[in-house]
Amino acid sequence: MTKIRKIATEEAFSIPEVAAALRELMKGPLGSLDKLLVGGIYNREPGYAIHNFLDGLLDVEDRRLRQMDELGIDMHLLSLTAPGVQMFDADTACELATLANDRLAEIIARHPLRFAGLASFAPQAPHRAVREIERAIGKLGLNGLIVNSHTNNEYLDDPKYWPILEAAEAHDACLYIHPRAPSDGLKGPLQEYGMDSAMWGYGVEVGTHAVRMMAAGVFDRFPNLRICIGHMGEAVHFWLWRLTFMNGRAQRAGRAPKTKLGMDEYFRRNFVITTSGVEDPLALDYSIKKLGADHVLWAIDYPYQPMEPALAFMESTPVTEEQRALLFHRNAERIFHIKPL
Ligand code: 1WB
Ligand code: MN
Repeated sequence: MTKIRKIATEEAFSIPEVAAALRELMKGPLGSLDKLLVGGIYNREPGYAIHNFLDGLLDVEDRRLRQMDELGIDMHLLSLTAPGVQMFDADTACELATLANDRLAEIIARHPLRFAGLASFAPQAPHRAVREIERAIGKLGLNGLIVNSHTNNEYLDDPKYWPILEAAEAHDACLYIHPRAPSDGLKGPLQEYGMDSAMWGYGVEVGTHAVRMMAAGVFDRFPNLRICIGHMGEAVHFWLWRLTFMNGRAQRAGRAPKTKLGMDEYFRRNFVITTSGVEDPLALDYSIKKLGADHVLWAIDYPYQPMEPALAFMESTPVTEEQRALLFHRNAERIFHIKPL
């Protein structure tokens, strides 16, 4: 039996310059709910420093690659970790996105079969973001785009961001909407018990983002725009029946814009999901049945999740070998323009 190619699709990295800028930002006063977790990652001071993710984020070609070798993981699709550049002022954000994309392209050039990457951009400056997207996809050859949900508490259904969506669609660049902590308007009851981040807040934030985009009619304007969401679809597809039913009702009541399709149709047409951070065979089984095995991609969520259990999950979960091949690499190759072997 030939070994199946394994491409993990939500794998985080950072660069020292972004880490330093975040460390500075986290020292200052900040109302963002991101401060709880992100502060702990970048501010190694007493009271923080509960996580040590930073080493894993800054290392790509050394220990990470060795572990990939040991486990037989062929490729990480890398993305600049949350919150990306989205908490900086526009000039800093544009500069750091460009730098991160250049570094990513250099890593990929050194290991073209081991790494691929999603391009960062600064939504704070939509037109400069479009130019960076054109450069990162067209010139650097990166594989898609990453955005860490809201920017200054605004979501991509806001028409001021539509030039970004237009560019993504024009380049057939799948836009991965990765979480960051919920926006100020959402954060109220999520500030205690560790609910700000991966346990609950991240899913609430990205799920809200995805539903806003569908409800706003974004996918009538950009019918070929492709969005990827992680963490087993942030459970959005569990809600599709009710979302569709109730959005129809909201439209008839004049509370939501009329759209050409129902939410279930947009989700199947315009979205794919990854398994990052969810090693639950039943949730995967539901996802495959609901969306089709061609809409689900394997991801680890390294370094926030260890590689080995995520790999063991996908190797052992009860799917057909045809489905396993789709999940492990074929969908990633198709969606993120990774050359098949
Ligand atoms: C965690 C997960 C923390 C992610 C993160 O910080 C990110 C966590 C930026 O598990 O605590 C993530 O990317 O899923
Ligand atoms: Mn992640």
